[in-house]
Amino acid sequence: MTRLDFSVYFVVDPQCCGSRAVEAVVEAAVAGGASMVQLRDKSGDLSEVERRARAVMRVLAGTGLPFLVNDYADVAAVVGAQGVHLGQGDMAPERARAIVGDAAIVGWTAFLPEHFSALAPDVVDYAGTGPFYPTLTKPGKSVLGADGFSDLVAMSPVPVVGIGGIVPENAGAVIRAGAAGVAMMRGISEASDPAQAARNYLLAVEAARRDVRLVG
Ligand code: TZP
Ligand code: MG
Repeated sequence: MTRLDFSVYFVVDPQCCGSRAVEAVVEAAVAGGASMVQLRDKSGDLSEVERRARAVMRVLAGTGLPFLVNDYADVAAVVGAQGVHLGQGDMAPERARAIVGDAAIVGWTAFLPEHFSALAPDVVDYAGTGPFYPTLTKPGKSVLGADGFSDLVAMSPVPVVGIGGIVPENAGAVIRAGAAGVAMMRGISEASDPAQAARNYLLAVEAARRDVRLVG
């Protein structure tokens, strides 16, 4: 697998795009500097997920950016996506790996110490961990904050991407807590200018990485 760039990992959910088309939001995010894209479609309609996945693939064609499908390894395999992202309630990463193949990316949501103890680094390529900050997108979930997050990073055998309530203004703290990159939903899809928002995330991530290098 090529080295992944987790800097600005845009998770697009049709339900968080308002009246905007998923494709248009992805196109803008990529123009601004998103480094990876995931389709998170909780509609439950598999043919719709597949249709949207193909639409996002068309937008990403030629960019070289990895595209992952949330929840559905079979859809990822059928559309030729680069990978799949699974939650704790989804199929086991081993099963997904068998479906998408060795070259694909398998991401796993992990937010408790026991998730990291169980994480098999030969199967899972990265962990998505959060909520880092409170977020309306996942209300009621306990928030990790910088200390909780960095404790989990210390346990992780794979890169950890922060998610949850991350906006350009607070993204630097996520990188300083040990994240390989930041993932976001509404921060891009609901921004007045999604391309500018993606650019602002990238600037914040790059600036924080410079800080980490200076301190470390
Ligand atoms: N997992 C933890 S928080 C979250 C997910 C999917 C939602 C992130 O959405 P937002 O809008 O970037 O806070
Ligand atoms: Mg899931």
